[in-house]
Amino acid sequence: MLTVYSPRQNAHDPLRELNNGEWMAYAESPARLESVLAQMGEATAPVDNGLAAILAVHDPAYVAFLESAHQEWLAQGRSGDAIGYAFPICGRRPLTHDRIDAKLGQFGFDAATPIAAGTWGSAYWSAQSALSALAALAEGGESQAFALCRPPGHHAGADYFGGYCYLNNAAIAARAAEARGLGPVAVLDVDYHHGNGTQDIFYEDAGVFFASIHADPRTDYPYYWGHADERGAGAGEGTTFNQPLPRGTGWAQYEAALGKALEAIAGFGARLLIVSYGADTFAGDPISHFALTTEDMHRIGARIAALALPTLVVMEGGYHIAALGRNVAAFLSGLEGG
Ligand code: SP5
Ligand code: ZN
Repeated sequence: MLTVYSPRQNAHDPLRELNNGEWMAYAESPARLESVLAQMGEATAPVDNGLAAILAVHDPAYVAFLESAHQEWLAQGRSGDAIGYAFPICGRRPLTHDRIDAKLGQFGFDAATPIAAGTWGSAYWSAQSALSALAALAEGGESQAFALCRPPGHHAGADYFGGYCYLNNAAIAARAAEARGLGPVAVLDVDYHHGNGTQDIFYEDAGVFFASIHADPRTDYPYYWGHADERGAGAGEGTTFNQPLPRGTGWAQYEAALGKALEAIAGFGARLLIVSYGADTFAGDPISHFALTTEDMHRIGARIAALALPTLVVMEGGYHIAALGRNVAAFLSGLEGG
């Protein structure tokens, strides 16, 4: 399958993240991409489509913050990765902040997503990979394409970062697909964690269907989104479909949820499918708690292929480095009918 990726995506290399009260090595590491690349035949470099498609999803003030945050961090006398420690609870009045710590809290929603020296450039090229993979579907005669995105995107909202995500690659591709007349678009999110950013971006949007299968937010990150009663609002009422599953979920339970998600996507009348693919549903994942096997990844791909829609796969999570490449390859081979 056509794979799009830029080595510039690996300049992003934070040292550590704060988890459960302790510092741990940053799980979303450059080694993830190396593991996947080792399994792919070859990868095509993205072309630079500029900022316009990014700004069709993300607020200009947020994008400006991402571009300059690490320089401001250094300019304010800090070293290493920029990370927030104070967060405005929902409903705080909008203020204009100068202090980098205030800005990090304003735009970020967790303390596990540092901004490093290379973060902006890598997030930019990760989004370009998604856009170039979409272009291959739109103009290149491909029916399936894989954007090997890193950093991932599905936790990032229009004006916030978190969950290892800065720019929402799937949402950027979905908006670009609509602009190309390829809609209606459905986003199917099969990462272990709920795709809160994607959900927020399309929550009141009737044109993009968002279906997610993920760990129950009562036990798992991102906690505040992904509950089954979140179904969209306004014009988008009914176009968000969340299926939270318990820790320990294996294939039988997962397949039943996947079947319902695919049925809903077909019922919506989608003409293009974007899959936010996370391999962190794998039994061996170090930060997750589902029980899927590498063979199950192939089965997920095969079930999605039965929809017979043009499909853009966007890489999200997956942290078992040694198995990551094999899991991604198994999923893509299932999708290709192999
Ligand atoms: C894209 C993606 O998969 N983002 C996931 C972000 C999860 N960040 C917080 C996870 C907290 C899990 N606790 C880990 C404990 C390890 N000992
Ligand atoms: Zn995840």
